[in-house]
Amino acid sequence: AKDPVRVLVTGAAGQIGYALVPMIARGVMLGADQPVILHMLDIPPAAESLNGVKMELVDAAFPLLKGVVATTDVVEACTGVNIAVMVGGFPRKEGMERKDVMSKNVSIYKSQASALEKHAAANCKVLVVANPANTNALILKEFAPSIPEKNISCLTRLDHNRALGQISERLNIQVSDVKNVIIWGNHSSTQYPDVNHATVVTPDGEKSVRQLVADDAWLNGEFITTVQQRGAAIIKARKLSSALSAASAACDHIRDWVLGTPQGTWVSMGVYSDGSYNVPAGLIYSFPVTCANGEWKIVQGLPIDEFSRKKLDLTAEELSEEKALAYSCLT
Ligand code: NAX
Repeated sequence: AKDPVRVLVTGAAGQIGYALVPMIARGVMLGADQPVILHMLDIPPAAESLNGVKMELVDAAFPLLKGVVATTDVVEACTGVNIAVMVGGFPRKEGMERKDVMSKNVSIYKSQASALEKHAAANCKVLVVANPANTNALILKEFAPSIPEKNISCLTRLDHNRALGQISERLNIQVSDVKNVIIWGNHSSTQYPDVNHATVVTPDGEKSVRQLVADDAWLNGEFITTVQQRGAAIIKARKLSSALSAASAACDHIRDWVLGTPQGTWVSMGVYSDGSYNVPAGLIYSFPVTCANGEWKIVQGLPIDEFSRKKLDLTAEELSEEKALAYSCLT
């Protein structure tokens, strides 16, 4: 039998945490043959509720779950973890300035970066979910210099999956037959959901999404805004933000990163830019990536048309501004 993998979930008493921990314990994230030990962190006001989640995990009697650490102590939470899913953060409340929210999250991610750097297992992989996800990941990277930058990422897989979902609904086909959409940039409404390279698997081979949809006005308009605004639409409908889809996307992100993407398929991940596609180096930016042997690689050489170029640049500009704002909170 395999040795258990230690998976940290911060903000584990929250909405996404409640949907995510049972998925991890069932093997959705790391495979049906991979035992796990869950580390759950939250803050003292949520300690009792966190303990309730731990009780439910015990009650669910998951065969793969070999242990649960539920704590409000960051060091205890981070010790020995192989995977860290950072869901905890400070939410934007009504009337709060952007800078105030940024400042709270910068201080959270700065201190959790140090704890991970000192106490996590070597080669720990980190996924930041909490918003502003790209910039929180960047701060985490800056304050955990001994964690290789290739091990730090943020979640845009939910946006990627939303794009697949919209195409499958539009064409009335299985979502599993759609592939290679791309989310470029920030996990925010400036993200660019790009279908120019996306295909559909049909009995007569792969066909381009653009040709099958045959409606450029929709693909360049409503499709993009629907994906960009989907989070807001869920809040309007549910009076709560996306949780099960976010948890599922976090599992997809880690699973593909660790176990690899299928041949001929790429996914979107927020990763540290090396300047590919003329995206400024030094931002955490969502790119199309393939994964093998536990490492992601940015898909190179995709042609970018003028329409796309503008959208790639716009979301990069927003990320540069966020980065400057985050740095201004450090002093
Ligand atoms: P909740 O407010 O339900 O849960 C957040 C939890 O984090 C709470 O239990 C809170 O006590 C805890 N927390 C706060 N500060 C903490 C700290 N310093 N250390 C540990 N835990 C801490 O929010 P939820 O709906 O679960 O969303 C969590 C985060 O995901 C939010 O920042 C949200 O904006 C973000 N999202 C990101 C998405 C993505 O695709 N990247 C999509 C879904 C979601 O909106």
